[in-house]
Amino acid sequence: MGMVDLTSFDSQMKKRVTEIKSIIQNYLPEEEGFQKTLLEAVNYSMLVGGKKLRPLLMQQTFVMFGGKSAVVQPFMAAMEMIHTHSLIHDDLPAMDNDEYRRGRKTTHVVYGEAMAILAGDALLNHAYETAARAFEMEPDNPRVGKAFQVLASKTGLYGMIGGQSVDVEYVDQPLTEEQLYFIYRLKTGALIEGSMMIGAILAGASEEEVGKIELAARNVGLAFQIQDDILDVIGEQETLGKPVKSDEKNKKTTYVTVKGLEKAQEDVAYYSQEAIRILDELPCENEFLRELILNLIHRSA
Ligand code: GRG
Repeated sequence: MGMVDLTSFDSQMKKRVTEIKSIIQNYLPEEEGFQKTLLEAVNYSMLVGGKKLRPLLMQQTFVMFGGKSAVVQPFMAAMEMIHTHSLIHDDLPAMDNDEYRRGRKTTHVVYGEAMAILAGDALLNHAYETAARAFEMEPDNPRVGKAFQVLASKTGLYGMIGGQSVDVEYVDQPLTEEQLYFIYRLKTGALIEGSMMIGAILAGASEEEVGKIELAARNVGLAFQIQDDILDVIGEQETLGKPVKSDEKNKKTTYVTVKGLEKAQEDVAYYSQEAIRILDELPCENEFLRELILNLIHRSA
C-alpha cells in the first residue's frame, strides 16, 4: 500500500461527486404545481454544496463488495435526502439557529420557518419514496428490503434522531464521556454506518461482513464528528460554508471542550486508522475508499 497520490485522489473525488450529484438530481422533484415553493425549497437545500460524503461512502462500499447494478442509486439519493432533512431542521431557530449552510443562507432564512419545517419533513418522506424505487428495479432481490430496514432504523429513534434528542436535551449541561460518545455515535455515526452497511448489503456481503462494516463506519463517524468539532473552533467560515464558533454560541459540550484540541486531533487520526484496520480485515478492498477515509483526517470542509 503506497503513498496516497493526492492529485489523482482529488480528481477522482471531483469526478465521483459530480456523478453522485447527477444521480441525486434524477430523484429530485420538478418545481411546478401549487406546492411549487415547497419544491423549490427542497431543491434549494439539496442541489448546491455539500460534500455528498454519505452517498459516496455507500457507493464505494458497494463497489468494494463487487456491486455492479444501479440498485444502489435510489438508496444513495435517499441517504442524502435524509441527511439534508437533518441539516434543514438542525439549522432552525428552535435548534442551532444558524444562518449559513453549504455556503448559502439556510432554508428557513430564505423560505421562512414554516416552509423550512415542511421542506425537511418532505425530504424525509421523499427519501423513503425514493429508496422504495429499488423494489421496482429488482423485485426479486431480498437485499433491497434489508437495506430499506437499515435506512429507516439508522435514521430513527435508535439512530440519528435518537442521538439528536439527547444532544438537544443536554445542551446546557456538562456531559459524561459516555453520553458524548452516545450522542456522536447516533447523531453523526448512524447515517455513516447506514450508508456503508447499505452498500455492503446490496452488494451481497455476509452478515459478518456487514457487522465489520458497521464497526468500521462507527469509527469513521466518530472521527468525522470530532473533526467537525475541531473545525468549529479552528476552521474558516468561507471554506466550511457554515458559521464557525456555533458550539461556543450554543454553549455546547464537545469533544474539544472535554479533551482539548490536541487530543481531539490525535483521536481523529486514531479512529480513522481504526476504521482502516477493520476494513483491511475484509477479504475485498477498495483503495479509493481507504484514501477517502484517511483524507477525512485532514479535511477543512
Ligand atoms: C434535526 C432530525 C434532526 C436531526 C439532526 C445530524 C443532525 C441531527 C443534525 C445536523 C447537524 C450536525 C452538526 C450533525 C452532525 C453531523 C454532521 C457533522 C453533519 C454535517 O455533515 P457534512 O459535513 O455536511 O457531511 P455537508 O454539507 O457536506 O453535506
